[in-house]
Amino acid sequence: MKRSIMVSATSVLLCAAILSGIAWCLMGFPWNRLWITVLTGWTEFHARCFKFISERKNWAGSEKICQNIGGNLASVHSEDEFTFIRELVKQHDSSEPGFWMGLSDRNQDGTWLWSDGSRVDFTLWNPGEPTNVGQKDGVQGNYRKTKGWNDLGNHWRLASVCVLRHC
Ligand SMILES: [Ca+2]
Ligand SMILES: [Ca+2]
Repeated sequence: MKRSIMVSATSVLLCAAILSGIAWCLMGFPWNRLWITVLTGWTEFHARCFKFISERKNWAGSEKICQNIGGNLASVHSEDEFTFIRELVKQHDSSEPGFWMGLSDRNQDGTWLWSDGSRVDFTLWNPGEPTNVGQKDGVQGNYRKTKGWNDLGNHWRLASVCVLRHC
């Protein structure tokens, strides 16, 4: 009798452990994040999600692709973040192509704004950039050897990186 009570106590504990495991699987596991990062191709960095777009488009066309999937062309707010973005591009294309980011002076030549509306609090222009030669430009990452930023005419067709403000 005593033994069977002990066995059933163990079974109850075991059952409870299994049930809480199942409950965690259903409720606690970050399914959303898995869905976003694995199935949709977005990759999280510091609570925002980024995605490489290999299709070459002009700046406005690339911004449109990003908007169609719920985001904008990527804004960049630290060197760490830009390093992460460069790695993301490299993972998808080992030739490390130039890519459009969300920075442009499309409304007023010389006034740089991010297309997602965030503040311009960090830049990583290549030496001598922006050349800003009196035209409305987009900004390309991975420019030349130093792989920093370059302003160039919006009509150039480049790959791009999109961002979701929240993953
Ligand atoms: Ca310009
Ligand atoms: Ca330039």
